[in-house]
Formats: sequence, C-alpha cells, structure tokens
Amino acid sequence: MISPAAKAPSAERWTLKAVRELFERPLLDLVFEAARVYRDHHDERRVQLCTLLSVKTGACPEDCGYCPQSAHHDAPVEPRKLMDAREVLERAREARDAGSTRFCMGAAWREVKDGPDFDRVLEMVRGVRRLGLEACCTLGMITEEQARRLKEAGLTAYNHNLDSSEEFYGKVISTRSYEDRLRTLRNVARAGISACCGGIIGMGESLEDRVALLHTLANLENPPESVPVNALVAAPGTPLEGRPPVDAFEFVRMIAAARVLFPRAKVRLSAGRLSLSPEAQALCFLAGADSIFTGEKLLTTPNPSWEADRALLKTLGLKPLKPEEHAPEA
Ligand code: SAM
Ligand code: DTB
Ligand code: SF4
Repeated sequence: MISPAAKAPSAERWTLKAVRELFERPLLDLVFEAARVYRDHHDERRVQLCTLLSVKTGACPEDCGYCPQSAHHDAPVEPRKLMDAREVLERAREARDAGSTRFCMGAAWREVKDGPDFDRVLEMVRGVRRLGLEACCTLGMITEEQARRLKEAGLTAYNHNLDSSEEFYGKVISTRSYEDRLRTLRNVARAGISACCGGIIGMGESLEDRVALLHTLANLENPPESVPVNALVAAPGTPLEGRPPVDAFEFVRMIAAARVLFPRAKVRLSAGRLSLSPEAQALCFLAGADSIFTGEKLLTTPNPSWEADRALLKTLGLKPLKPEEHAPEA
C-alpha cells in the first residue's frame, strides 16, 4: 500500500517557469521582494546562531565530490569514530553558553545502522534537548523507523540536502541517487520531523540547475522548514578543489529566491562564509537570511570566529535569537 506521503504532490505549488522568472529578476528587485516577504513573517533584527559538530568524522563510503570526508578522496581529514555522548554534550553546553540555540550533529555515514552507535546518537539528541537547545542531526540515509526513534528522542529537525538539481547531482556523486535522498526526506516527513534541506552552489552547476533545485524543494510534499544555502568550500584533496569562489551576488540571489519561496522557513547562510565579505553577508541578511553557523569550524572546514561574527552582527544592528523567541513546536 502506498502511504499518502509517497504519492506525487497533487498540485505543484510553484511551477518551474515561475521559479525561473523569480530567479531571473533583476537582483535588487529580487532582494527588495525577499526583504518584504521576510519582514512580513519574521523579526528582521534576529538571527539564529547554530553550532555544528562533527560527531563522526571522515572515512565515509560515499563519493560526494565536494566533501573532504569521503574515503574516495585524499583530503587531509583525520578520521574519528563516533564521539562519546558526554563529550558532545560538553560541546553543546559551550555552544549554548556562547549564544547558540541550535546544535547540529553531523556524521560521515552513508546510512544509519541500528545498534550501539545509533543508540548513542539518540542519547546525544536527548541530552542536547535537555540543555534547552534545538537538536538537528545529519546522519545520511535513515529509515522511517529510525526517523521515529529520533523523533521520540526529541529531534527538532533532520538535515538532508538535495544539494543540486537531479541532473547535476549525478555529476558530483555516483554512490547514491537523488531518489535515495528523496526517500529519506519522505521517511523524515512520515515520522513528523521537520526537514532541514537545501543545497550547495559553486560546484560548476548552471543557473538552470539552481532553479531546478529550488523548484524541487518548493514542491516537496513536506517543504523544508529550514533551508541551508551553502557556498562550496573547495576543500583541498576533493575533486572540486580549486574551483573559484562563488560570486557573492549569485549567492545573494540564491538566498533571496529561497526566502521568497519559503516565507516562514529559516533560511540559513551556511558553509562558505569565509569567502563572503561582511558586506556580502549584510546583503544576505537583508535578503532574508536569518541564521548562521557560528564557531571556528563547520564540520571539518574553517568558519569565521565568534569575535568576527559578534562584530558583524553589532555593526548591522542584528541580535541573536533567544531561546524563548523560538516558534512553538508542532
Ligand atoms: N553524511 C551525511 C550526508 O551527506 O547526508 C551528513 C553530513 S554531510 C557533510 C552534510 C552536508 O554538508 C552535505 O549534504 C552538503 O550539503 C554539505 N557539505 C559537505 N561538504 C561541503 C563543502 N565542501 N562545501 C559546502 N557544503 C558542503
Ligand atoms: C548544511 O547544509 N551545511 C552544514 C550542515 N548542513 C550540516 C555542513 C557544511 C559542511 C561544510 C564542509 C565541512 O565543514 O566539512
Ligand atoms: Fe559522506 Fe555526507 Fe560527505 Fe557525502 S557529504 S562524503 S555522505 S559525509
């Protein structure tokens, strides 16, 4: 029997043509529209600070061309087994004390296997929630049952990116398919967990690939409540090493289009901020980005320092979102 979530959406929320027209608008018109949409739905002075932690690092069997953690590439990443829950929770407490309200745990797994490691991740999720933080995980493919167990442990959101268009996906990753990604997103939706799902720009994809990614995201049965927009970090040793940094205005365009398509979501200005000037980041906030990852490391690659981010927010008159200002949970 096909469950309701497995059926094709009955009506397209956004046609490809409409997404393309939005995406192709003159940049400042698009930014203006995104800023309007943003201000209609959010307090535009608040930015959610999130902290990432790689709880299991490197030696990943997948061959994602952008990722320094793949065992197929020769990136200088020291593999590390799953961390102790206690150590993870210490890091979560530090993140909370520094002003983060969301703690995201990433594991370089192709998929989750039931057993002691998954039990330990569930313990981490429970502990992060006890600290009063939102808990997000990104662990690769999961089944519906695993999603349910994460939900029971209190998981706020599951991160699973579509990364690019279906067509371009196959040029960057060969060990899994777009359909694999969509299946996990369906499992997450069926378990009632909100999805954090976005993509990466700057991998050599065309503008049409970006339009197609946004179109797919906007028409998911359960559209994401959190949309991370990453600029490729062209990490040494990966096949995408040496790719030129993404043009800042193209990045702003992607943020603005995501904001118009997802008025209520968190649009996260994610990886790649070190290659964006403070002025470019300011344009991203104006265009509706309302979250950043803070702390000197993302999962394995560098990120701006706490001091630099504090100074940037102060200059722009932005304030970190406080725990009590979070939207109530469904
Ligand atoms: N292994 C899990 C998976 O791929 O679903 C979770 C961890 S993976 C590192 C999480 C996300 O990080 C990827 O989906 C990708 O969007 C992003 N990412 C990885 N390497 C990146 C890079 N070099 N630049 C920008 N984003 C990157
Ligand atoms: C997402 O979209 N970006 C974050 C988070 N989700 C897990 C990860 C970025 C990783 C950048 C590469 C690295 O640091 O290894
Ligand atoms: Fe593994 Fe995730 Fe990196 Fe792909 S993106 S190589 S699945 S850690």
